[in-house]
Amino acid sequence: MGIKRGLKVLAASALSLGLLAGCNASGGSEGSSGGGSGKVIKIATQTPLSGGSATLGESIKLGAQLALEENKKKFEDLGYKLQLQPYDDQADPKKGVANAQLIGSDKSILGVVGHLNSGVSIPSSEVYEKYKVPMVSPANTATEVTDRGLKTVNRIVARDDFQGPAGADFAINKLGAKKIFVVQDKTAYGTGLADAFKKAAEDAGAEILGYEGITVGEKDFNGVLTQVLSKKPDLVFFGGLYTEGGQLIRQARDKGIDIPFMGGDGMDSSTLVEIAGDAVKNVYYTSVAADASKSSDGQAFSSKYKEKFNKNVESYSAYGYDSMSVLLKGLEAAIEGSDGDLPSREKVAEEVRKIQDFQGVVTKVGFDDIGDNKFAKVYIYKFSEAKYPGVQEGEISK
Ligand code: ABU
Repeated sequence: MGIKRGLKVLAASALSLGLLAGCNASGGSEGSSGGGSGKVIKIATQTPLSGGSATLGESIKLGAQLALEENKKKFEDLGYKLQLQPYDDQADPKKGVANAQLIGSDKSILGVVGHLNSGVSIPSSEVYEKYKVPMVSPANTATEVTDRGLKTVNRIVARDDFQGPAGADFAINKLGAKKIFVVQDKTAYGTGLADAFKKAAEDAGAEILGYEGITVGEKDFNGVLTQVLSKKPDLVFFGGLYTEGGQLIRQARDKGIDIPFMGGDGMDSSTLVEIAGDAVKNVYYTSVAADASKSSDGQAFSSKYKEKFNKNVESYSAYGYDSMSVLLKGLEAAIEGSDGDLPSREKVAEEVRKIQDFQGVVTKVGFDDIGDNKFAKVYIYKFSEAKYPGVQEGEISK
């Protein structure tokens, strides 16, 4: 620790002690210049906390919250008080952008963990870029998220041009699918994943018998399932999230469609199983999320999470945790680089992008020049019973 920074930390500690002795710390300012433990630095989360995607959205927020709370002491020692500022984007691009404006305008926010939905992340991150707020996504897989080359945008999971072909390879070479019907939810994520899957499947010699869009929020899939029945595919691929996916699968089984279904990481949620029930049997999904129960670090994280929130982990709980950890690593480096002074958002963004070998709970993280994680993997799971998560059938590295 440099002399200047040592003095600053000492001064911050003395200020903390003075405040504790002389006044009620809970009355401290929420702004960037007060508080019982030094200057306040806020990190935002933006995910759906309400609506059809809230299971995964909340799991990201809770994972991020756990990481932030575990890091509070370290930042107090540096003279800063860390606070979480959660936002509900409702899986709605307009809400995400409106929240992003609030985030950009709050100078005490130095980073964002989010979003769940690529279609929300893409327009919201244009705002983060304008305000130079670094973002680390625990879940966005659409290629456009990072392909725009924004300096503030990073993600720790694999892209759909990796996930889609991995699914196609498994469907054709392991499941023997030759005639495939593709359904997608018309979002940036659902379309991008379905297109990547379709192209790779066609390149590998499969025939695509149908390519249909459904709408997020739709509940009756009789129309598209009637087409599936008439075309007689040997596999249905769905690009979308678990709420529509679960209903599609359930209604398909009710119609006697018992062929394998396959989807992407948007299906990787306990709520898919709740919705589909026993109909989930013979469903495969690729995911960009590791099964936390497969490692001792993941098991320890899952126990802590259960103890604190009384909830089981979802696919993205640990990715919320790892995204927050990566963001705070960048923040710490930026504070060090400014000799203990409050760093600019730009400096934090630079330090986050520089991260090359951060070991998280479920993934190693090293960002390339557009903010993709060089260590991201794709996993393949199967539901043989109505139990979440499915059983892992494969793991693919780049
Ligand atoms: N990657 C699944 C979560 C949805 C999305 O990227 O939009």
